[in-house]
Amino acid sequence: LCLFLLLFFFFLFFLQLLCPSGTVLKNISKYRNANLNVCLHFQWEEVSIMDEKNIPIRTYQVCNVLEPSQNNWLRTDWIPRSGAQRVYVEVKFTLRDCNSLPGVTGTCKETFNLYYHESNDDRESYIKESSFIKVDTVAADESFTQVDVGDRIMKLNTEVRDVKVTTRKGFYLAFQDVGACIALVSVRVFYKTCPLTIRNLATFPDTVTGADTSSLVEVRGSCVNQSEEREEPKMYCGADGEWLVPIGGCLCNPGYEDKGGACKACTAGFYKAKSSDVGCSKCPPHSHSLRDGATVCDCHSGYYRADTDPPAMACTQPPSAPQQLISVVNKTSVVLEWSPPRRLGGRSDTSYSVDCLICQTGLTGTKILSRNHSLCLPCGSDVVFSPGQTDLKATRVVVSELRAHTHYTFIVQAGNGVSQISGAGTAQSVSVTVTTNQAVSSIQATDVTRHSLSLSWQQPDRPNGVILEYEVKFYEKDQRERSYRIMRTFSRSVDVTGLNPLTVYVFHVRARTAAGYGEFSDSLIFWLVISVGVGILLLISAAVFIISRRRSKYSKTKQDSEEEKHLNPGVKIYVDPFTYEDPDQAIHEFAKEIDVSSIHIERVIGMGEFGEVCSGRLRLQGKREIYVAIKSLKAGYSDKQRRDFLSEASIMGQFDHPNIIRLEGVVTRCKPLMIITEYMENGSLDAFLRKHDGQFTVIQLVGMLRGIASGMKYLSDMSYVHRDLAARNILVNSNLVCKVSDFGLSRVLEDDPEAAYTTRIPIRWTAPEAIAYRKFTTASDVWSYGIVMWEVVSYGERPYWDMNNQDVIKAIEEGYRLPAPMDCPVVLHQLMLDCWERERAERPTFSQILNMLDKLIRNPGTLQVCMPEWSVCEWLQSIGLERYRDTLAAAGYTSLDSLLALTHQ
Ligand code: ACK
Repeated sequence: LCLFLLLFFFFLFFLQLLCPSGTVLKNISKYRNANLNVCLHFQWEEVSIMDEKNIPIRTYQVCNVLEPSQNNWLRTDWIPRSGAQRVYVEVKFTLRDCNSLPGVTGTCKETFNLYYHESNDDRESYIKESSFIKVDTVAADESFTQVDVGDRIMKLNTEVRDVKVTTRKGFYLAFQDVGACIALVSVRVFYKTCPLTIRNLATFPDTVTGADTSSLVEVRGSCVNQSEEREEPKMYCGADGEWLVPIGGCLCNPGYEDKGGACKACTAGFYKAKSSDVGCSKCPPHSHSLRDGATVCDCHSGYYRADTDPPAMACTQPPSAPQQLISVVNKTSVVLEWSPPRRLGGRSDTSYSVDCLICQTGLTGTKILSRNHSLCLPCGSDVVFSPGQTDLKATRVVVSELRAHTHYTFIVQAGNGVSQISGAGTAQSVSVTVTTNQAVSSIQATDVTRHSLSLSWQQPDRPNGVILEYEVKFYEKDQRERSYRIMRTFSRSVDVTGLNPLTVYVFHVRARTAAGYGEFSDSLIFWLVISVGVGILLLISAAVFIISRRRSKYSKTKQDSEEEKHLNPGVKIYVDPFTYEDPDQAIHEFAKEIDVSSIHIERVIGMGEFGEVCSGRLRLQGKREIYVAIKSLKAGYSDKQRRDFLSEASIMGQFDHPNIIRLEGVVTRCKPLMIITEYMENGSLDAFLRKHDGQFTVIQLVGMLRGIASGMKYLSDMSYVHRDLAARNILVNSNLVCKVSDFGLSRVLEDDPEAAYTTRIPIRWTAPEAIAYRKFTTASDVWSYGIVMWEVVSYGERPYWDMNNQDVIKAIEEGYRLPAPMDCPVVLHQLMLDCWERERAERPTFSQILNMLDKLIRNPGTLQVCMPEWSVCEWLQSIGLERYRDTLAAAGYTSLDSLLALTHQ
């Protein structure tokens, strides 16, 4: 032990000898991780020591605790500021607890001071103490204590101070020791930044914090790629390096969407139209996008987008053509009505425009005319359209101020927002002939003598051009037009001579212009009462002027066509082909022979009496191709069948009217024989109505009836009696125009009144006198017309339902008449009942029917009046069965409701 102690003290002495000048060997075994004995420094010294992991580290140490008034400085090199405004100084150091140092007096300190000095000079060799500014006095959080001695753990203090450095390019730091035992292990100098970030699609750069601890640096962000500013993007960089208060931001450009802070292109099939914060949307219906980044989707072929359509709207199409265009001519006005197109193209902005063309006659029935059809000219500006000509929202227009005797074609086009872009025109046309001329008025009779008088009149208010002449027609009232005389004059008066005294005469006057005759004036009925005395002609005490407008009751005028036709020189009369000895002569007089090569048969559409009926196309040289119906005569026919078959064409070929089926021609030079007529898209009226049960407005139904009446008036004017007028023999075209067809029955029926009862008579449609004794006249056609009215209003119901023919004949004989169909306006049923007057002379003429229907169309209000609440009595009256009133009343049937319970039995 003594030897060991001796060696130890020797060692201590030896060590003391090795300490450099300015230091003294001290036992600092309480320094953790340090040599037990070190040379204590009077100034700062750079010393290597071991850290807690026994790794040698360099430190600056000072430990001059035994001497008073220490002032030892340690200074750093120049530190560039690099834009920082506030720097942080983190000092790691160990500090000796004065109490733990043996033998130290009150001179020992446990703090040191931190200074800084701003400078632009990076190599200042000497800086006065007074140039330094004190940052702080730094004390240790941890210091060596007794506890630490045994485990040799070095307690490292870390202190951070911050200092504002804004005036120079850099600065120096200095550590002042005033008598502590310190080892500076590390000094870290740093400044803080708010890191680069993206907020609200704006990029904010790495930003150095402000000079003061409370300062906020305002930073403006820049929009990320493919985005644009919504509101100026701004944020504040706080002193601790945190971003604060984001304001504003950016929005992804059209075609791009926000995907995790970046704007990414919309993928195919998607689009984005505007800068917004919503994502890309799927392309709307009927559109697509093939490339990324679409701002709008392209429409599929055949679909369009109007300029004003939003990109989110589906692509749409122009509408199809308006449907069921009908026209009703009233004097010089036409009411056009149509139904909306079948396809609206996915839009709701359908509007209509009406074009008016004046076309050469002969184009009647042309299905569609192009706007610039060479044979048509636009109507003048004097034509008035109400409510307008273009941009119509309603499906009705009244065209007035038309020229009389002129053939017009109206083209109704449907359009919508994409019609112009698509360039597709969808039109329906209807051709009408304005036939009515304003009648002459104020007819007066003067200078009356025994056998003569002078007639004068006013010219029409609105004549259709220069009046070329006037035609005066007059007859004895009793003769009822069976025999009449015609006079023509250029002036507005005429002397009528050769009259019979004591006779009532009827006078009519009409004007003729280059366009043809106008309508006859209302009749002037004049009683030529003559007193014969002393050679003096005495004008009657009373000359009665009765200008009568025919009203609800119809007077008989032209029912007996046979008698009429030889008496009416002004009107073209139908010629019965059976009066020709050689039937081929008739056919070639009235029908055009067509070369079979110009006919293209497409399909069979039905069975006619003589063979198949087909549809097809006909292209005649120099003319447009048209659709036609082709009736053929089946092989193996007899001579009579051939004659009967072709006679229909001979009859049809004599007619030219928009409501009579038009004959295009015949094929007789090769087999099979064919009759070619215009094609009627909707086939027979009865089947058509049954197919569209309840789908038409009353006005539309009346429009159809009006067409049939007009055709029948034409036939009756030509003295043709149809004999088989029924809805099945009316054909309907795509414009809902009804045309009378089937001119076969007249020749099939025996004309001999004595002929035995034939089952070929369509009993339900035929007037009683025609069934009973073959008295077929225009008046019997009027009866049939009444039945057609009933068929039309009841949408193709079978007249008298399932009653058999005998029961029908009996019921009619007993005064029974078909009741009003459901929803039938009273006026229409009344007109039907008038057509079914037992006395044929009491039935209206087709001309009167036409006037009546025109009036109804002009005043649709009258058509809206449906059957009033009837009593049983009124109902029986309306169907001509009044006589059962008491029987029903006695049986307790006093209300219509109770009648519903009535069984057949
Ligand atoms: O009711 P639907 O279709 O119209 O069936 C009959 C069939 O032929 C036998 O007569 C039709 N038909 C007759 N003439 C024509 C025509 N001009 N246009 C179209 N269809 C017609 C009729």
